[in-house]
Amino acid sequence: MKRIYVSGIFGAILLAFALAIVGCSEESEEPVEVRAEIQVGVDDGGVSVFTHYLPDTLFGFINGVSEGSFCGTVVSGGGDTLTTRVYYRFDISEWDGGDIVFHGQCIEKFGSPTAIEVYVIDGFTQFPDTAQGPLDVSGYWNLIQNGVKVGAVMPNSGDWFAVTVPDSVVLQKKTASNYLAFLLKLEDESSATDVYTVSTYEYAEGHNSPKPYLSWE
Ligand SMILES: [Ca+2]
Repeated sequence: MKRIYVSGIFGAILLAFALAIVGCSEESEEPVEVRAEIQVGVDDGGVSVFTHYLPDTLFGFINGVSEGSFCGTVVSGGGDTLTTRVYYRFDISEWDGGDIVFHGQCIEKFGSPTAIEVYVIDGFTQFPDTAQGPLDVSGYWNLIQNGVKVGAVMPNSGDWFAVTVPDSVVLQKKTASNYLAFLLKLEDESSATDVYTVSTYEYAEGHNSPKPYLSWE
């Protein structure tokens, strides 16, 4: 009986010691950040329309292959005014709940543009692997109609910017194939001299810099 009593005490001490160690390791654990980058070049790009024909005719260009994209309105080399919006899609198969943060980079800011508005949209199919147009771009352009605005940012040249997507919006917009898609547009698209350029997959590859990405914990 005495031996059993002693081993019982010893066992209790060991158990308490083990629990203390587990307790310590739990306290020191930090939430692990998960990142989901743009995976391929055709998962981001710019879509431009001839500003002159807006809003009735959505005719313009689809460009998923450039190093960066305008966000806003510019006069093209041919003298046409083009309004451009930017599209990104991310594979979020690893996501298992909680808010998601979108991270993008402003490459350059020209003039005094208004804010970049960030929308979560229904998924879009990959961009063609060559620039296309002029053609009807309403399939991309009209995605904003069911979009959810999640934020607006005013970055300076070189700045990274971040916008949080609430868990409820992720659940609402995540596609059956686990993609989450974004649209960036200028708040005021009427000025052709105030515009941003923002990073794309191709810009990051060409400049050895991080790609646009999502993060969550
Ligand atoms: Ca691209």
